[in-house]
Amino acid sequence: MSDKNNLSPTERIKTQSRGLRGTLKDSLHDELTGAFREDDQALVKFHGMYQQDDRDRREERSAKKLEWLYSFMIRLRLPGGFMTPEQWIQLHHIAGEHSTGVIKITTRQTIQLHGILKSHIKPTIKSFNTIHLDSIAACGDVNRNVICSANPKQSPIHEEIYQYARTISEMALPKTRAYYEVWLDQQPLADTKSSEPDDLYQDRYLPRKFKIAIVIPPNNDVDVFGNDLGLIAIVEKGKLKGFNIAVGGGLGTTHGNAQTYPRLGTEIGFSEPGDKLLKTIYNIITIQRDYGNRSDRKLSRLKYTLDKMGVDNFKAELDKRNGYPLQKVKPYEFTERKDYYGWQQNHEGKWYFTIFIENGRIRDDQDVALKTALLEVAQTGKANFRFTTNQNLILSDIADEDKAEIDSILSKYHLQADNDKARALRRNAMACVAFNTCPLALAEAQRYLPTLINKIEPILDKYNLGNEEIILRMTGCPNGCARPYIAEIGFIGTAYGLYNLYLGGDRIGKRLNKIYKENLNEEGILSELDQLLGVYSKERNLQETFGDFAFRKWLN
Ligand code: SRM
Ligand code: SF4
Repeated sequence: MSDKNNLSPTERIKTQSRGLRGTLKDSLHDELTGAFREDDQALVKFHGMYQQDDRDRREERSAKKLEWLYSFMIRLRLPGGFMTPEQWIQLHHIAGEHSTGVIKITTRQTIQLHGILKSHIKPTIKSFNTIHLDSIAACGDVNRNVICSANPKQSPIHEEIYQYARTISEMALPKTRAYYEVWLDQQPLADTKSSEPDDLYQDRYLPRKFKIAIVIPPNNDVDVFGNDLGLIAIVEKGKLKGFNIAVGGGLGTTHGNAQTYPRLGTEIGFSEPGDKLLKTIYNIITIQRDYGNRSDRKLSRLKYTLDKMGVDNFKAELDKRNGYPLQKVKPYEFTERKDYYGWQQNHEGKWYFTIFIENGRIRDDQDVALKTALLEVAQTGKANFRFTTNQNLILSDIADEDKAEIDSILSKYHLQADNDKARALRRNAMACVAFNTCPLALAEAQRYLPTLINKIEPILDKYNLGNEEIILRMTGCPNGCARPYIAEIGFIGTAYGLYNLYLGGDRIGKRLNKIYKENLNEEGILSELDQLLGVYSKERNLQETFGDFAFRKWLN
């Protein structure tokens, strides 16, 4: 499908990298700069790291004729978003010693640390390795962190789903030992080419990132249709029967490039669980490997491959590779897309406490000593840590007899009260990282959304809508990292202080929103929302969500 003579520069970097080694070791040891060599900047992503710089300090550094303040973000591979208390304690210390100290829960259920200087990368990776955590393939043109429905309380089959997330992640790991050699000083293999065959990725890897999510209806908490490959668990009489397979979801677009678009996954069939499922997943990845666009990285995600091939041809190719056809899609229903805050008990009597964490940023601030509180919880050894794809945290698997102890820590640090303080709009909102670390940000997101919500809340109150669970999301650019294209209200940055306003997504993540107004500043945003919410409060049907109303009234 891609023009072999017109491959993007990243394709050469991958194939010539000797199993993702490149000159990473040389880049690492070059003390003249805080940066990596250009080709290595692409390769280091496959090891779960991004080179960044402090964008707040660019001007000051340039004025002083200093190179930009380079540092690295490390993203952990954490399928299903689970950590033991021992791992959390170490993460807490690693964050303090080597990064900005902020522990960031991402929209894909894992952890990022920012601001790691080049000389701190190896110590950071080594420390993670001692607690059996790695960052392999957390970024790059490979399968990324496999996400799954977060709340174990929700279904007795959660543990099975979580195990699938781990198994799929393992199956789709690149086979190269480069990570162990470069960051952990393990001995290089004598002949990397013959001793590291990688049937899945070969030496060219995928044309682009690849994302897999597993969801347990009726809660579409993971936004399953925003993924290249979505697995929808079909449960009958409490037993996991298999999965509907949805392909071709992806959200990123580029301003001004009409060839790019967000797309929700298309359900193409049903697979039994076990080996058949794994084979299907593997073969879908290989179709993208073989047919994906390797010339234009803007058009290389599976969604474009699928639309070029056509769904029927894609299915036929998959059936051929599997050696049998997928079964027909099975019925199921999504009724919600949310995290459940506070205490809940599951079918085995274990307790769970979900903490609302604004935009996933864990730190101590003037209001709440969240990071200290979580360390104290971890030190009891009596709660596991689970991350949600809405950037929240679940203290989990707490025995009945240990609940009081955990509760007393939550009370001591006012976490329950802090949870309760966040109102409906804030609890259902997400923003991406954007400034000061994201090199692609055009506008603020996580640093701005909290104050914008402060100003939207009085408007909601004016119309008696304060308890409406409207899903609002903001990103600093059209890449869509907080999935704004499937929000009821989406803000997508176009320039500093300016956002496009999107409306009409539904509450369960099955309908994309549409652009409603362009380049609004704060005043414009507040005045638009005032009008829209006013009309909604007067004209909506009983129980009609804002997203459904906006779609019916203004966008249909
Ligand atoms: Fe993302 C690139 C942050 C979830 C679509 N994303 C980036 C980078 C790495 C910028 C870069 O390429 O240099 C951002 C790093 C910012 C920073 O300083 O940390 C970044 N993305 C994030 C996170 C941390 C947002 C957050 O606040 O939680 C999320 C990390 C997820 C993870 O743990 O793996 C994150 N990114 C997403 C999602 C949501 C999802 O997957 O559910 C999307 C939309 C879904 C999709 O992939 O289509 C998303 N990120 C992108 C894109 C657009 C891809 C595309 O196909 O067009 C880019 C840009 C790119 O790849 O070139 C991008
Ligand atoms: Fe950066 Fe854009 Fe992603 Fe936000 S949406 S983190 S600004 S790439």
